[in-house]
Amino acid sequence: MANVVVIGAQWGDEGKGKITDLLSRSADVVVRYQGGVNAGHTVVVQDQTFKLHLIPSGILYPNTECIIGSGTVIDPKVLLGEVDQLHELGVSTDHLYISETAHVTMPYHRLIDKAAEERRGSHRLGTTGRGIGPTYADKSERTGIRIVDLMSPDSLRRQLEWTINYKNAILEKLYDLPPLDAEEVIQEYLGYAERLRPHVIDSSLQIADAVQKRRNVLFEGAQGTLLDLDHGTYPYVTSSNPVAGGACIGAGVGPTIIDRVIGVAKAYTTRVGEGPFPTELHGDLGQLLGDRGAEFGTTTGRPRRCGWFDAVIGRYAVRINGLDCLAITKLDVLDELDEINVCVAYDMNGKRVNDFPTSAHIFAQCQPIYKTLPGWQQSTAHCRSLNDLPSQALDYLKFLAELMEVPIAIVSLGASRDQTIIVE
Ligand code: 2SA
Ligand code: MG
Repeated sequence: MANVVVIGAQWGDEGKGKITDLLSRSADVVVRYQGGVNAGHTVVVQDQTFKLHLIPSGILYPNTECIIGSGTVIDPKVLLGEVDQLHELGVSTDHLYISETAHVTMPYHRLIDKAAEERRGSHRLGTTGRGIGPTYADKSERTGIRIVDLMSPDSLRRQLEWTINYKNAILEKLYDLPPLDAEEVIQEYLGYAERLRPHVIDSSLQIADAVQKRRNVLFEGAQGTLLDLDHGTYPYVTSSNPVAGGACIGAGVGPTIIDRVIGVAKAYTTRVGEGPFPTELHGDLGQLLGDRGAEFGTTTGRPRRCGWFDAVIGRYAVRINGLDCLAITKLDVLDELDEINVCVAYDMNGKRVNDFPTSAHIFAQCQPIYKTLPGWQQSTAHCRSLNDLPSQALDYLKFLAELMEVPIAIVSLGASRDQTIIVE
């Protein structure tokens, strides 16, 4: 297995949770390297459903070290809620570690996220409202609070007295919202700090130690390539770097230690939030995919927009992440269809576009050029090897692999662990 990065090759929700859960079996360490409680992983084990936002799905394996890395932003209240949920289900969190250099989402971040979205009106981004953008903005502006600050009550107090004063001016003057009570916030966060303390570590040191001992490290991306702050559909992106390169920054490792990069893509496409989406299906077909795929945000419950597979985006994800292979998930969602479209290129005012356009303005004008393939119209949920698949389903997968010029290593046909084909 060696050191592997798993990323989302579309707009998030590709099923990374299930794939990282599978790979976690052979991982000694799992590192989440960016994002915050905007992410949502659903993992189904036997009859128990685990909805995790920050904690890597590897937590379900008692011997796997799970590290929430430096590049993440941590909402302690939500994180501790997840810890409680796991304890209730009998899962230990003794092997959960939190980077001392991760940034902390504060109450003013959530308030400003929501107020700013409202203020944007028709320019809104469709954020999850979890304070992610404002937390990362403070990190860049160098007014952020880090986990290490939480660990020291005096310095936390000193910092927060100043910061809350500053944020209250924004809340009151810009957004007409009531100010926060600094003392209340300080007390609340000091309470969280005590519960987090046993988990807090120097994460890049612990990861380096694992790498040196040749233990297998799995770097788990949240969201997806098209939501990347630098390489996604800006401004309709999240405020971190879900791409494979983000693993190096967010975990604090050099690129030379990464052995393999796996991209996860759905057999169709979904997007939650605003922004252009060329292959989006607005009618009954979109509804069918949404219903069969249970396409609702794990964090916000928002319905996800659904559409055909977009190989222009797929090729872009292969390039930006340096993908070695793909995991294709939710193939079974297409089971009923008599025909399936795949977007092979775009039409931009009569011009054929083969490469993903960097300009959001141009991307918004792109119309999909489809290749239509026959469907298989039978259930694939029971298939456990490529030979079990109907020939049309196999052809569909082969076509995707050809278009993207990478092999497909894993196919997923349902939420549970055994509904998976590992391609030998
Ligand atoms: P934010 O909150 O600042 O990160 O929002 C910015 C954009 O990023 C999108 N985004 C996501 N897209 C897909 N899945 C995400 N996680 C949750 C899920 C989302 C949910 O698993 O379904 O429950 O709604 C996620 N997180 C952020 C977001 O929609 C904005 O377009
Ligand atoms: Mg998700």
